[in-house]
Amino acid sequence: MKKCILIINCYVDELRQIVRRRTKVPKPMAPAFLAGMFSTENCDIVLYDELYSGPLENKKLLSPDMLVLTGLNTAFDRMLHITAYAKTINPKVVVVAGGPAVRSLPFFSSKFFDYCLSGDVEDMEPVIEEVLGKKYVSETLSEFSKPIPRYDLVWWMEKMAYLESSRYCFHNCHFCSLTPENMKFQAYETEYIKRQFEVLGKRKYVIFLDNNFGCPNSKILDERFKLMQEMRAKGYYSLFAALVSNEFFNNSKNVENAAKSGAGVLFCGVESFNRDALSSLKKYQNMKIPQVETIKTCLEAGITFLYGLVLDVSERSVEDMEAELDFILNTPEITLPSYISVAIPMLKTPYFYECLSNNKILPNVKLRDLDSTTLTLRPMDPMEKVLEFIKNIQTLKHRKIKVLRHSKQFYQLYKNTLTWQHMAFALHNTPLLCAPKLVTGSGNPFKKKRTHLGPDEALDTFYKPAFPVDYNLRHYFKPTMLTDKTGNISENLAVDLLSN
Ligand code: B12
Ligand code: SF4
Repeated sequence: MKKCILIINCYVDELRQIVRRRTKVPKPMAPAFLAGMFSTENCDIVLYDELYSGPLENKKLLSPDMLVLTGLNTAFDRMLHITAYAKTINPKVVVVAGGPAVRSLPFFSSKFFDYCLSGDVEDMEPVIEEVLGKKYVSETLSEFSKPIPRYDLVWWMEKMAYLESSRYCFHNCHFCSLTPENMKFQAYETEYIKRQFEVLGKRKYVIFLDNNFGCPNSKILDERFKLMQEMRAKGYYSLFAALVSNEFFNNSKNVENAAKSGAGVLFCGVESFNRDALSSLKKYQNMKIPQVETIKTCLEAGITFLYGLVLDVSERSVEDMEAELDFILNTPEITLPSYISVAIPMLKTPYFYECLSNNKILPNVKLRDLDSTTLTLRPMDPMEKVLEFIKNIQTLKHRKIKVLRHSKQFYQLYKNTLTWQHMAFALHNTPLLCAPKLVTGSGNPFKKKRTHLGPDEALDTFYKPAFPVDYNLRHYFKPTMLTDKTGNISENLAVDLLSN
């Protein structure tokens, strides 16, 4: 008998309202890889992405034999809500949860889900076998000991198609959630990448979703570029994007190879142009060559350079951060950032423990608040001033004219170096920074008033069940608190976060 499998990427939006971010890039791909773990013949698999489609409340969908959940740390509560819905509808459903949130909180998670998996997608194999039987495991797993992603089921992958050439990262940034996960960087074998291209079929744009497309082993990277050039020549893609770290650009051969392979965009975590800020973030690999130089080198090679900014309001004054924004807006030689984040004490990172020991994490912070638009740390400047700053950076209020001027000057500087497509990728950041809601297709025109202060922010409406849930599951709708009213780690999370 066929088994019904529902795989969900759980998501909470920083706007704290019901939105569907149809055009947001990048998109989550764990569901496609998880689906690849199941037999195509013996399973009916449905994938759902709450980022693309909004909160799942459809009772018909929520009654599978096995429910598989993934989600960022912020989405942990959504994983609980969905579990409560599914268990109310079908108490026999088996819920398997994994991904970043479960990895960070294995003990707390074990109170809610039937299976909590802290490893990779392949950890599904013994669970499928135990719960459903061997014949429900994918028939193709033996080929690479990795799943072939089920792109055919990912209906949220529209213009951009995603694949992976590696797993994890070879850096250990102080604030990054990968650092405490302590997983070894793995570059995939060329044949596995080729297979992903083939399953994807011919696409215009592909994005390598790796944490770090670069690779310390130059032989592997050369082979990968060779494969990409072959696949491009066969028409599998026209332009690609990838996430790399700073040292990728130190080797001119990498940039040359990327350009030859059709690099549309290279995304790199610049985090800050301010050396003190970089040093306090301990992002030393970004300090070897001035970042402006790196960005110019990439653009001059005809590749769009994109990046994100991280502003640590607990270490920097508002004036200092304002000055950094003005520096960027007055430097047309570089692209604008794709997003501006407030620093987050990502669970279990060295940065998290540093914040904790310096008593920086605010009281009554919810896990859900770690979304990079909410203040969760004690700021250096007065609270009101900082909150106004955080509010303003969401749409670059008061700086829109400067943004437009920057874009115009950028266009003038690079119009002969970048193709129209590369220019379009670069200039996309202009509306993305000034009107993110419009550009990411959120589809909800109403503005919800936000305070941007963790302890004070109202909960999203989905914390109220959409339909009555089993009495014994009502506590699944309580927000998971990171800190208690005194600023200490909440009792519920103490085992996961405070014991070594
Ligand atoms: C796509 C993406 C997004 C998307 C969608 C996120 C989502 N899931 O809804 C968007 C753009 C919305 C996003 C936003 C943010 N993101 Co983001 N994002 C990514 C990205 C680039 C790819 C994720 C992906 O699909 N990978 C491919 C799949 C196959 O792998 P994976 O999800 O990592 O899963 C692996 C394991 O976790 C495990 N696994 C996952 N799920 C499950 C389930 C089961 C059952 C099992 C067994 C295993 C398993 O298996 C996989 C490996 O085999 C990653 C970086 C990266 N390259 O991974 C960052 C990353 C996940 N994001 C991160 C961060 C910090 C953020 C932000 C907080 C900050 C910011 N400014 O961007 C915001 C949060 C916004 C919010 N509202 O909460 C961090 C980690 C966050 C965390 N631990 O919670 C990452 C790792 C980047 C980094 N290195 O710092 N992000
Ligand atoms: S380079 Fe990026 S992915 Fe790698 S550890 Fe640093 S922040 Fe994380």
